[in-house]
Amino acid sequence: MTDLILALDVPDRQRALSVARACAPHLDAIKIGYPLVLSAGLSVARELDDLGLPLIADFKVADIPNTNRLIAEQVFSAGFRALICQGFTGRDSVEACVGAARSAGGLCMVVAEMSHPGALEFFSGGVAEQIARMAAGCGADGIIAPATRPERVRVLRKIIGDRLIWSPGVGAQGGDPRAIAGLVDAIIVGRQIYGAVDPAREAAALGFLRR
Ligand code: NUP
Repeated sequence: MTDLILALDVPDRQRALSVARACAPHLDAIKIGYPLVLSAGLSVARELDDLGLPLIADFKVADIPNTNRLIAEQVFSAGFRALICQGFTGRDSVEACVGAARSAGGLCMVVAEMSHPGALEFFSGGVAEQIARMAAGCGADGIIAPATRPERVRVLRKIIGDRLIWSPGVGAQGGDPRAIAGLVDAIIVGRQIYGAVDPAREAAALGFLRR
């Protein structure tokens, strides 16, 4: 079974809430990030709380350890269940996020390799493998790995074992949910759902993953 996470990158509070409400029965979690938070404020997390779904903060935190810790603490006290941070900043910065997640009883997920074409400029030549190894070594709950490159997800799975893999890149970025679902714990889908004429129907259509 693969979870379905909605990437709610809808920079309009009302529309975001109505998409989330309509899709909620078909989802396992909702991920929000800069597009929505910068438009609606962090308090939107409390409004989404009513849906009873775990909320994931995708701020791809990428700073020095002290700043990472301060950001992570704000995220968890705002009611989020999980935080996504970058791994390229190094072990001490990632450990700061993992530590804050542990104190709050939440999850910390580390970006190992990004899904867009340009990611290969720098997340190549063994870098993603190194990040995945480091993330596992410092107790992160799992990694973010690209649905656009199932063969890379297979490689990263060998490194992180049974820790979580959440995978964005399905639909709008070209990734095929059927090709990736069996390899990962959750797929992250944004535009294919919230950009559809009927977002709830689109989310329901991905329901085959969750059975
Ligand atoms: O490597 C990544 N790729 C990616 O698309 C890491 C991410 N966190 N994301 C996020 O997943 C991206 O910021 C967006 O929120 C979501 C994918 O959205 P879409 O391409 O399905 O619309």
